[in-house]
Amino acid sequence: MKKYVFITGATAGFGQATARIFAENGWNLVLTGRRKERLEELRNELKEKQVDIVLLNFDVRSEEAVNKAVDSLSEEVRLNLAILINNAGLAVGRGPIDSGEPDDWNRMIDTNVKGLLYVTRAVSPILKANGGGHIVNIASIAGKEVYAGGNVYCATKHAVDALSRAMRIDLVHDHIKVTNIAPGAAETEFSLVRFKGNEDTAKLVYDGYDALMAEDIADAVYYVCSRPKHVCINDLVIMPTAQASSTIFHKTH
Ligand code: NDP
Ligand code: 8X3
Repeated sequence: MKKYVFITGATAGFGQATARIFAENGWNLVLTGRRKERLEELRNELKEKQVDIVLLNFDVRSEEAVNKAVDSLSEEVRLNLAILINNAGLAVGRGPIDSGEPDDWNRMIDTNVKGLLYVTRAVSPILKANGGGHIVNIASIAGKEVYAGGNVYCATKHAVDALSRAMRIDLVHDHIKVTNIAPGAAETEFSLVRFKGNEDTAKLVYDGYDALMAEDIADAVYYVCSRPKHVCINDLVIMPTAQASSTIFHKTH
């Protein structure tokens, strides 16, 4: 029986690309996200890979919805669950703290920090019961540095970075690896969400240089998850070649 990987935020960007690379390599998938039709499209696309694909449609901000979704997994999936990819997340808005929108802050804190915690709380006992496993947390360069206008998003990703280190300590005796991945700028739906649907502003983020693609991060996620049992990649910072820090880019125009 092939093992299952549980991926949050599989309806777009990194999560979707990660689902594809795991399916390509014969893994069974538990795919999650709020946009049900996107999950169904991805399952249709991956049909030819002949892997089992379970869809769970929930909002990570609801502890109740998270628990209900994880509880609905069959015995067969639970017994074969080996990896959790905590990827669902977002930035909402970018600007100074004194004019920030508390609603935006709540969305980021509730999704990136509390959502990740709820999912981890629900899934990690399954990994433990299976004798071990792997948790991959998608943090960010924003979890290593802060930048102008990034305040609350950076704070949430610093929290993810801290939680990766803390989880590694808490779970070492349960044979659960914990990997933190910190990407720089990647062209996904991230900026469209951050700038609330403003396509022109979102496009500007990736203008004049080659940003990372979702596939670059999926490739790294698959790499860390396919190391030998005794090897844990603790932390990976992955940047576009043209990006030296959160704010320093080599742009052609
Ligand atoms: P996308 O916007 O393309 O994808 C985000 C995914 O998260 C979607 O599948 C979305 O699904 C899911 N998601 C968001 N909110 C919720 C929620 N409340 N409940 C369930 N799922 C949710 O962005 P990326 O792929 O770029 O982002 C993935 C992760 O990578 C995020 O944590 C982001 O912070 C991080 N990151 C992104 C970088 C970038 O430059 N793109 C760089 C560094 C880190 P749905 O809307 O269907 O629920
Ligand atoms: C996304 C990368 O630099 O826009 O986490 O915060 S950044």
